[in-house]
Amino acid sequence: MTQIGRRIRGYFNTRFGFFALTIALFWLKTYWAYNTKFNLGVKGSMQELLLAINPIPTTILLFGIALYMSGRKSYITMLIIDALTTTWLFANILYYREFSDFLTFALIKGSGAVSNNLSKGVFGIMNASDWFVFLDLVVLILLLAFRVIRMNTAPVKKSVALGITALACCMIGANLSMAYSDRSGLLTRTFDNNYIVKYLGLNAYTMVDGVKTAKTSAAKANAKASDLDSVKKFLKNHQATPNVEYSGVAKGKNVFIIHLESFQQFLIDFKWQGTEVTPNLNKLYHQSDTLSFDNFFNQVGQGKTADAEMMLENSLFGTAEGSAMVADGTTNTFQAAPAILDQMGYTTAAFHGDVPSFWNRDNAYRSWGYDYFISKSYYPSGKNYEVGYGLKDKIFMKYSTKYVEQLPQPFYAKLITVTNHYPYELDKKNVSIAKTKTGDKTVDGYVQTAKYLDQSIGEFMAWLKKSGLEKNSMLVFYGDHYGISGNHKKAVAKLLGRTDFNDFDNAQFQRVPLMIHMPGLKGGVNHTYGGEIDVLPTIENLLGVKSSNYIQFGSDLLSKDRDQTVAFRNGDFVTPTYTKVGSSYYDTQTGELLKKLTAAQKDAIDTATNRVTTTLSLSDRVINSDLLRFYTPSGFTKVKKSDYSYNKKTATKTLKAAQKENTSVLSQHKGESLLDQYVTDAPELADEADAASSTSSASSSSSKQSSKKTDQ
Ligand code: GP9
Ligand code: MN
Repeated sequence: MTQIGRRIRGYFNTRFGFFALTIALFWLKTYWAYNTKFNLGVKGSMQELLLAINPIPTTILLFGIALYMSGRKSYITMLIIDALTTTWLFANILYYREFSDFLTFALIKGSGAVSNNLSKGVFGIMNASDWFVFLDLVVLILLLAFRVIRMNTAPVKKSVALGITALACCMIGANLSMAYSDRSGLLTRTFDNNYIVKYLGLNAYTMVDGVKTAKTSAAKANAKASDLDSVKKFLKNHQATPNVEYSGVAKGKNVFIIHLESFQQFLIDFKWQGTEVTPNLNKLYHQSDTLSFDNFFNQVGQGKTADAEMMLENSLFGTAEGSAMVADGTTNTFQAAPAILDQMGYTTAAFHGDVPSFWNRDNAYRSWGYDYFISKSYYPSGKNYEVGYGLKDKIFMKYSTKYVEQLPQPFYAKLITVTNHYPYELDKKNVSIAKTKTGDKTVDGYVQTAKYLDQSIGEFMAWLKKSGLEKNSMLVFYGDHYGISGNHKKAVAKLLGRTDFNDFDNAQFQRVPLMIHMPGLKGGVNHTYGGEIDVLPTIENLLGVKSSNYIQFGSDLLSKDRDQTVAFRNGDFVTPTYTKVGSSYYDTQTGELLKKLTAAQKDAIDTATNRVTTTLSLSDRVINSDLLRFYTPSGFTKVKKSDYSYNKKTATKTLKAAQKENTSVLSQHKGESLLDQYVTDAPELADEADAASSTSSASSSSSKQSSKKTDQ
């Protein structure tokens, strides 16, 4: 036994032995922290495996730096690297507890949001066990100090150190390819910091974040106020006059923005096996007090939902590199819809049944001036409540009203649904229409989740009516992007009963619904060509907000003199006359491929191309160089990010206090919640109610029995 002990000790007395021990301990504690301190949403054996092994490659890489040093220096360096990475882990544990997200350089670099909230919140919620991450470090130092382990001062060959570095790099490569096999686009789309940590580890996440921050901050550092001149000039020269007939018709009304996940226009009035897939949305679409648009396109790029949100609320395009909400949402200055309306006396709130870190919403929403961000932890949880990216829509919609009714009016509330999301999975109990039969697995479930989403909207609308909220609200429904991508052309052709579905058809297939509903609104189906970039100016006009001062790239969809060129993020476009896909041009009305352009056609296409490339590049310049920090429109007050915190406790308190204003639905009903009036057929809630009533009847029958017993 002692011999084995001596051998082990002998091994630890070598440099490699100590190196291996340090790495093993760091690995263990990181894995422990992953499982106990974070909520990474690991699903499936591949993700389990990656979570377990992902601390190793970067730890070898980082700690391996010490192998290039000689003697005691090498040991000290190793311990310093260990201490630094441990402190980083510790800081993230604290930050995560408050924000359910990881620290970013952008946050640390000085957004007041974090410095303020960190000092207030984080240190107050420290757990004794958080300090456990330093234990191995203390042990290592003691082992060396008391010479239980002796330092081996013999130098390590450079080639060996290099070999270790190379090995670590290979391991990182292997880790990355395994991660990509489970989740493609992990780094390019950067959905969520939680994902990167789950797949690649905390240190790899830090490196990725560092590279990104360095890239974006270089562009920002060199920017100056005058860079905005060309943007202002372009916008001024291309301004469309808002439609006065509609100016201010919704002034002072509540605004609901209802985000219909992956919902395409073709679903409107679409029938499958003789049944309407989305009867509730169809009804809304055709109502005389709904303004519907049938040539409205999604314009998202890689950032998908995030791009849609960026356009809808800022009238700025997502960037070509991916989600601007992620890359720039934390640090940039914005003049977004929530802030504009907040300054007009509105209460603003975003609702989403997913973790707040997804698409960096938790930080971006602060920059946009949202008063509240009601995310996953605000909602009840239960068996089968979730599918895919979060809470099922029926449950989400129902429990959102618990907060909606507390919002002082007028309010601006954005509700982001999520069930109708790829891969369109739904449990049997929630399915109420058969799958389509194209034979393409990705496509065939789409009608099922779309129908489910539609039903959730129907239930929500019924509650709005009952609560009286519909009367004084304007509802804006929009589909954020395609649900079926261009990779499924054959299946789409089958679905639509066509023989062919080409690139032109796919461009037209990018239509998504936009419906603005308000009792008394002069509605109808409007045929103007437009896209998500145009929503904000349209809403602003309806609400009576003058938008000409703002840096916004869209135009009022109801304007009579607007340009109808719809830019796609990749430079393609659709106009009422021409459609560009790559290097091909089509006649939008007939779909005919224009092989030889006439001089007039060439002219028109050049003008449209020029407009599209200029708009996209100017919008990119605004975001990439953070140009809005140099300009505050008159009447607008710059958003102070540190004023906002989405901590549930704080929000609950603030909302409670706000009831004194007597403007919320709840206070107007003398504090009596209208949640009970919400009717949903969500089977998960019915199951629970059944279980509760059977236990209560069981307990009442058992109490009866016991009373019988006592009677006897
Ligand atoms: C997740 C949801 C999905 O929070 O918004 O985003 P998407 O994948 O559609 O971009
Ligand atoms: Mn989406």
